[in-house]
Amino acid sequence: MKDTTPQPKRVLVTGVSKRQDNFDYTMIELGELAKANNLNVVGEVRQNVDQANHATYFGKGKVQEIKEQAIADDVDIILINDELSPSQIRNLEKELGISILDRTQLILEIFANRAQTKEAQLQVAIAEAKYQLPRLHPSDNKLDQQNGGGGGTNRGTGETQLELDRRLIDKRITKLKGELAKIDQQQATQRQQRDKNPVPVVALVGYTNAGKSTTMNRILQRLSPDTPEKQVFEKNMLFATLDTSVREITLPNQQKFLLSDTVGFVSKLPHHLVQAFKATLAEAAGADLLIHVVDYSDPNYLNMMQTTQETLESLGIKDIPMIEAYNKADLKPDTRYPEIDGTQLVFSARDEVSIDALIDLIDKQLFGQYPIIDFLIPYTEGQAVTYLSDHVNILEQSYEEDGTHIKAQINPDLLGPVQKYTMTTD
Ligand SMILES: Nc1nc2c(ncn2[C@@H]2O[C@H](COP(=O)(O)OP(=O)(O)OP(=O)(O)O)[C@@H](O)[C@H]2O)c(=O)[nH]1
Ligand SMILES: [Mg+2]
Repeated sequence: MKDTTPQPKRVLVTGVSKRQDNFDYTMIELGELAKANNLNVVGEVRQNVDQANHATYFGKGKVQEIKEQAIADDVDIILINDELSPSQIRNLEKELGISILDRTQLILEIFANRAQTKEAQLQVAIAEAKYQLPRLHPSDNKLDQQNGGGGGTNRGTGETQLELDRRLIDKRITKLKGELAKIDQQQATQRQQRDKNPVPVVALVGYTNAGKSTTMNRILQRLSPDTPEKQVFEKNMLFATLDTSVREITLPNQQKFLLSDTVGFVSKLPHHLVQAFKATLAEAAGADLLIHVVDYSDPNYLNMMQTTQETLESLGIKDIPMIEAYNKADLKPDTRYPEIDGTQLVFSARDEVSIDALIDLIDKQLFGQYPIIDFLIPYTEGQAVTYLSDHVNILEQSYEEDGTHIKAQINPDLLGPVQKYTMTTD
């Protein structure tokens, strides 16, 4: 019987180096992104020049070389390591006679395939529409047809069709943004409510597949083992997480914080996507502490760290205290873990001792600066004792003649209800 399962499309990974230091790495990553979207990488062509060609991205000779290799390897799609201009895509497709997929389109497709929640779907749809808008071409007669191909022969009627298509996409963007704004508003309200209750927020950030979700799950397992439903999705694939999940964590010393998992980054993350995910990343923007999770076992981890830093900065996320958490140490030969050096931690999310070390570090970073205060609470005011045991780190507790004596490390913002029981030490 004939096998009817569709074969994955065959792609040629191509790019112009532009003398970038991390070019090699971005090409390897492009291949990984292709595989993540079920494409079959059959070869690679590079051009080592300072600048991409304005009209066709590659120079004339290179275009010919790509064409020959594509025919020889029976290639369906030419994948390009940059976001191309609309005319570059058109010209190149015309010369090659093969479909072009640029890096941005590929990342958008992966995001679109992964998006589970309404919010993520809207964010991706907005980014896609914005990408499409300047790329509409008079010869395209369907909105969802990408890179129409062929020349624009039908100028007269095409022009009006183009205007119409643009208006339709504009309208679509406005509508999607409206829907997204409603969801964002709900979340902003939730955040505001939380802000009234001054529990610090810790956000896990970093490159895709670094182990952010795994780290979150292991911390939850250590500290809330009875609530497996709090676990988030973790998987060995690029962009497993597209939504922000927030969980409340209570430390053994009763201090509480909110831990948030966020979308992962990748090099050359499309601008429209970064903008579209801004609201999702608001959790990180408002955090008191960031945990930058790094896949330390990846030879390119330094590039990945730099990309993460740059992406955070492009989102205006800076000047937030950060723990650098070098993960997957179990996969890196001759590496001792857990090892702490200031705010840097070499660890493995799969190792309990490591997770305890990370929890300790978070505790110190968040609460280490809090003052230690003595309270004397009359026996008639039991609710004040309950308040303290629920909210603060009690260091000592004793029962004296005139009430309960409690020595505690406390967030000054939480002092209000128990202020009157503080003991002056003079
Ligand atoms: N060996 C090993 N594997 C790990 C470790 N931490 C995470 N992983 C694996 O790495 C893969 C990616 O982990 P995730 O936690 O989903 O990564 P993420 O950073 O949330 O990725 P995105 O959601 O795609 O941004 C999974 O297969 C994990 O099991 C570790 O310390 N050691
Ligand atoms: Mg994740």
